[in-house]
Amino acid sequence: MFWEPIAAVRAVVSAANGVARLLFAAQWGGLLTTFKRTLVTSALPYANGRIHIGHLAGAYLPADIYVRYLRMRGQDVVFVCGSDEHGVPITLRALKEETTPRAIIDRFHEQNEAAFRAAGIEFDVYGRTSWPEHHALTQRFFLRLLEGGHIEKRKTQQYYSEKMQMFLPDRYVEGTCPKCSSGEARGDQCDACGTSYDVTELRDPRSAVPGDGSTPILRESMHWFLRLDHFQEALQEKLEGRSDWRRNTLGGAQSWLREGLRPRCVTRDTSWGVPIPLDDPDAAGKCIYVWFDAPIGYVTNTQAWAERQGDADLWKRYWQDPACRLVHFIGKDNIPFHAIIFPAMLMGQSDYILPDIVVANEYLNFLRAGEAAAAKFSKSRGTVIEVGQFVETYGADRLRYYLTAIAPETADSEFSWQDFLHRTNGEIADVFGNFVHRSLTFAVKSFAAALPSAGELQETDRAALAAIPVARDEVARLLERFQFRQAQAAMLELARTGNRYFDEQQPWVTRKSDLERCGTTLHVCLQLAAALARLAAPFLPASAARLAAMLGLEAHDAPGSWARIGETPLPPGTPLTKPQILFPKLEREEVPE
Ligand code: B3M
Ligand code: ZN
Repeated sequence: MFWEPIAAVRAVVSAANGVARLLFAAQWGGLLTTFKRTLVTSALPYANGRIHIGHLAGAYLPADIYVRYLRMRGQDVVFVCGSDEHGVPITLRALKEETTPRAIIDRFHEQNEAAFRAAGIEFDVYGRTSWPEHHALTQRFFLRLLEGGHIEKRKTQQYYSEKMQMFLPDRYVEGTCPKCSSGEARGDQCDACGTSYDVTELRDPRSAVPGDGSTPILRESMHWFLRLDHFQEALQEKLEGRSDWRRNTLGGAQSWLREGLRPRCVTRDTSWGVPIPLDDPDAAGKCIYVWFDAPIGYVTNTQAWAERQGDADLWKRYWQDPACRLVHFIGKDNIPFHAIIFPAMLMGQSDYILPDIVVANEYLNFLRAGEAAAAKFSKSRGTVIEVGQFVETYGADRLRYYLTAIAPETADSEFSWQDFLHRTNGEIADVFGNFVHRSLTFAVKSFAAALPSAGELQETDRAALAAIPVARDEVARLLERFQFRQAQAAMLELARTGNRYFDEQQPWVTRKSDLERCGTTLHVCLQLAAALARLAAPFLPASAARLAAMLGLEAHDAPGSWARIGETPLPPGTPLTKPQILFPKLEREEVPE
């Protein structure tokens, strides 16, 4: 009885997906006509520290680009994120700083929200899992699964510190990884090899509680388990044939399925989190596991957004209507939670849609000058690059450009200051900025600050203009496949075409010999610049807006404006003013090392 409504929802969703994939193969934009709406989420960062640029490159910047693009395509889209405020990452930080978890989350929630804003990442809502509404919703999810027979109580062995007289969940224990033997493994997960495991599988456990360090003993504790095994078949089916998923994401999910889904503990011995909603003495002193409540935060935050729109039911159009496409952007260490566990939790609710696609990035590391290999961004090595400061020094779009150019889409990639200098100067300044600047300066100087008319177009002019819709469609095709690196490169290619055209036409020569021809050249160049203002908007929103303003181009990134890339929007006589430089070149001394 319980399975029927789920099966019905699943059938609708998977039929919709099937149709979507067919259309997708046939023509780009197929998905946009199949799904009426899109809900995009970015992983909720723990509010236990500041996000750094490595984080941005993973789950946030690509999602923001995607959302901006969808809006320009006229899609109805909501973009959701927020702080993950529970779990040991928070309490551990509070212990280290000798303060309360509340003080920690309040500080970092605010700082991280500001950092995202500075980087031009515009969520529709940046919520908090400490909200009472979130606690209530998480408890409803839990109870629904319990009633459906998908959560059950079991006796477990947990590490306990006799010295501190406390249980040690997850990251409170450190030891040796059972898989790769790294000595720095955390209780539930190894950062070195990315495996997650049961805490009792960890070798040589020691307490990570500050001031403790003792060897914990195992003690009995009752806990609640999610019967993931109940969803094995349904999840398998859902993932079949999804060649549009990236290899890392599909592979990660399938390896869990191959090993066979096992019941998973979804409560913890901690008092910081969502209380277990049961009148049961075994629930005392325990909370729901942070990885159970965190993804529900996507729902809570959508509800908060709906509330703010003045229509409290609006969230249902995104979470409970198969015409909505749910897209998760995450880092690779979060794959099983988004591709397996959360979908199982959603299936157990029976009235929710499932994620259509999970887009996971690999890691961005830091390559220090003179060193052969890149390493993680690390506080102790002084290589953490904080977002707010970076943006203040170099501007959000330089950061966005570089992080997209080196996006860790299919393999880990590395940030280096030299490369940052090199690529932002050589690509956005020399190619994009230069094309725009030389075209505008030349036009202002030669045509009394008004756009000359097109005059008589020759084959080369027509070819240059024809590059606009080609670039538009190529960028769209790549963005819809989540190939952000290549999409940005295809955008830049249009500026390259512009530069080549400018060089070939030599307006500085025709200005003296054939003023009309010179006018045609500049007319074409400025129409290309206008197309770039729109085409660059998802990637470099602030610069695209400045460029649009310089050209007097209105609503360059308005909903639906994507289709208008390819028109020549500037009428002859458009007033032109002396341009500002979009991307001043950076001097070597302006970057560290
Ligand atoms: N806070 C883990 C992380 O920051 C976690 C993500 C939650 S997404 C629902 O990597
Ligand atoms: Zn390991």
